Formats: sequence, C-alpha cells, structure tokens
Amino acid sequence: MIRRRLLLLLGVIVALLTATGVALAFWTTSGTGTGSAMTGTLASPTNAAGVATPGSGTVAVSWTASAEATGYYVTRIRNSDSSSAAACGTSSALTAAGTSCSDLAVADGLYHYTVTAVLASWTATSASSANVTVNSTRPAVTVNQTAGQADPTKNAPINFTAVFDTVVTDFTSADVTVAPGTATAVVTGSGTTYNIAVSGMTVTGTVSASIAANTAHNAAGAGNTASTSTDNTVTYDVTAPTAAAPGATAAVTFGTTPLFVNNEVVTLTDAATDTGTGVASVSYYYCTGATGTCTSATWTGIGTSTVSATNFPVSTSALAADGPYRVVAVATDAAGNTTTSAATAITVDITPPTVTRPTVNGHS
Ligand SMILES: [Ca+2]
Ligand SMILES: [Ca+2]
Repeated sequence: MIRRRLLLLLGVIVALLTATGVALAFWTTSGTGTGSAMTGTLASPTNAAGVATPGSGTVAVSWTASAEATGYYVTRIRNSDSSSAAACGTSSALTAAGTSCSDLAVADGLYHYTVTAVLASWTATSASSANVTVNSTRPAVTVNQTAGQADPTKNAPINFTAVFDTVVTDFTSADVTVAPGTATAVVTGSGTTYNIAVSGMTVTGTVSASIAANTAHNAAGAGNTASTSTDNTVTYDVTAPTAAAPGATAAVTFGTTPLFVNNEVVTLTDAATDTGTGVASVSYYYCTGATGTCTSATWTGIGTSTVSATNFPVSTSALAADGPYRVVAVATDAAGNTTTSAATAITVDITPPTVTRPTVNGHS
C-alpha cells in the first residue's frame, strides 16, 4: 500500500514537471524564527506575434505582458526543421524588459516565435505565434536610355527604359528621379518593363533618369533597390552653333571684298563654334549674283568639312564662271542644330583681258 502511494506521488510530481505553461516555485530557508513567503503562478505571455518587414530579414516580435514577469526572452523556431534559435538578442540570461523587440538578420524562411516570461528562476512560455514568412529579396531595376534613343539629341521627349527583375505593382511617374530639375517624367508600361519619357527641359545639358530605393514594390510588399544603369544619360542640345560669314582664300587674290579670284581654287573656311555637343560639320553653298537672299531654295552646294581643327576647310573650283557670287556656311552641331552664316561676296574673273596689238603710226 505504501509503495502504491509512493508511485502515485511520483506520478503527480512527474506530471507537474512535464506540464507546459506552468511555472514551478521553490524557495530555501535556513536558521530559526519566523518569516513569510508568497507563492503564486507566473503566467505565460500571450498574443505572441511576429511581423516581417517585406524585403528584409527583420521581424517585429510583440506579445502581451505577463503580470509578474521581470523580463522575457524570445525564441525563433524554423518550421522546416523545428530548430530553435535565440531571437532579438535575448536569452534566459539576457532578458528583454518590454513587450516587443526586433529580430534582425533573419535568414529567409518560415518561422514561428515563442516568448518566455522570467521571474527569478520561474519561467513561463507563450503559445507559438502565427507563422512568419521572412523573404529579404527586393526587386532590382535597371534604367538605361531606350534602344534607338538618339544621343545627343535636340528632340524631346527623351526615352529611357526601366526593367525590374520581378513584377512590381505600384511604379508610377512620381517614382522617377530626373535631371535637370525642370524636366518631368511620364511612365508607361506594366509588369517588369516601363518606358520613361522625359520632357520639359529648357536648356542644353545632360538629361538623366533613375529610380530611388523603395519606390516600387513587388507583390510581397518588398521595395526596390536603387536603380543601376549602363547608360542613363542623354545629351540634350538645343543651342544652335555660331557661324560667321565664311572666309575665302586663293593662291592669287586681289583685295578682300569682293575677292578677286583669277581662275584659282578657292578655299573656304569657317571658325564655327557650338555650345553643347560641338560643331560636327560645316557645309558651304553659293548663290550667283551680288545681292539677294541665299537660302536652300536658291543655293548650290559646294562641299562639306568635318575638320574642326582647321576651321572646316573646303576647296573648290566650282565657281568657274565670271561674275559675282555669295557664299554662305551652314554649321551643324552633333545634335543636328544648324545655323546659316551671313554671305561672303566673291567676284570671279577668269577671263583674261583681250589685248589688241598696239599700233604705231597706224601700223601694227
Ligand atoms: Ca547616353
Ligand atoms: Ca549646340
């Protein structure tokens, strides 16, 4: 009978030791006299929860306090293998005082959390939180000038292409950073690929487009990383070159204006300049006659030079007939802006004077 009672008692003790969520109290005493002690039960924390920040390894863990607890420690359990790890930098030896903490640098995976209340040597552990998915993957995006976009260009809009490595759901025109500050972007497209049309530039300069971090989000809510680019700048040039009236020289010349050219090759030059993309070429044209306008409607081409170092020289013997001419230069910059110079007057006289045999006393 005594043995049976002992076994029963042992059974009760084992049951108490293995019960979850119930704390065990203990105390020691020595000496004599009287004293008092309180006993009670340390309740488990409740409402343990974890919320992962999309695109990061951070989980915000929270719980409802246990009345008698002096601190808490948090345990992260990986669902795939039930492995446990100390979370939030807490442990039984290093408890947290509040009712929330951040669990940092958590590897991607599916987890749940428990929170353990501590009072002296008492502990009481919460029920598991709901599952928490940690996924630190963020959308990456490239921005480059669109294939076929002229660079340099004098035309707007200037087009760029944004390509995300995963579908984003909330990418808008407001998410694009453009330069110069006067420019605006209009985004079209969906899914992973978008066109960014930039316009509103008022001066010659460099136009660029980029996307700051965390402006567009994937379906899980993770914000993008800042855009990267191979070439996201386009030179915008709306400043026409300057072009003076062309110079004209020949091996034998007399005077300057009008230039007298005695059946010589004429070399035309122009010290054209340009702000923005630089002078790409100078073309020369002539119109016959001493006066009147000389435009593309009436002129005849002489030639084109791209040699800026020597002021775009073109040599010609095209001015073959006697008479007055006007020669103009048309300077074109690398973006296609053009300027037509004032005219330089040239007089061509390739007909030698006729000489009559002189007569002496009526005899030749
Ligand atoms: Ca470029
Ligand atoms: Ca220019």
